Amino acid sequence: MNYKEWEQFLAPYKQAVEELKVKLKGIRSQFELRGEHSPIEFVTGRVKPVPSILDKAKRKQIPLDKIEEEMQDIAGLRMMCQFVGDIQLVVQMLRDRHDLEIVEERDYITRNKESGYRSYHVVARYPVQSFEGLKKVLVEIQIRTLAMNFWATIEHSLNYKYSGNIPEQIKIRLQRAAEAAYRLDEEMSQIRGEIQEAHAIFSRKTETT
Ligand code: 0O2
Repeated sequence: MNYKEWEQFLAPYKQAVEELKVKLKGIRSQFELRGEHSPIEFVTGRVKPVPSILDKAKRKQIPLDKIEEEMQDIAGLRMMCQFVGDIQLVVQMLRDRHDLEIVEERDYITRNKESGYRSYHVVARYPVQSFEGLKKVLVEIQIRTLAMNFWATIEHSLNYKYSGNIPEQIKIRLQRAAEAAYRLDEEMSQIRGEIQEAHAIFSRKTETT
């Protein structure tokens, strides 16, 4: 595919990411308006860059004419939560939506990956309207806590630095860091009530000043 063809191929994915970013961020605003704790801290989204699509296709032996059905994360969204308990609330909200058709869920929270990676993945079909008609594209939504996100971001850059071959010593450190992030999530969940009260007091204070 040449540059123009890639642009055309990726256009519906770009639209899906932009639309879903607005919609998912909107959930947070609705909680805020009601003065309630939002299970969503922040939302990000990206379309996989062409070199990464090509790398992944090669790694997973996906022929280019099959990437549309077989590569599930060309359109990717991330929803970050403060507490582990918020993750299932967010997943249920996604299951209840009428503009998404969930095709797969992958729970790397109860069973983390060997690397130490933890996150909940929801793969869904999302309809995008264009002048050629309705097109359903696959999107992958990763739901994770702030601690899980911190770990995954660092591990991702190290993987990039070492072209997927992280030295054994660093791998061990990363596994330990993943355990520490897990314990941090557990500790934060224990004092969840305290944290939420503090947030409420703080936002009332900033509203009046
Ligand atoms: P990028 O740069 O984020 O787009 P596989 O890639 O074989 O592990 P699969 O079947 O594509 O898995 O789906 P899965 O397991 O849902 O993983 C896809 C995405 O999850 C990855 O995309 C990462 O974003 C994230 N992910 C999965 N495992 C790890 C991990 O061990 N560490 C980190 N940091 N992220 C992970 P890409 O295409 O790998 O990368």
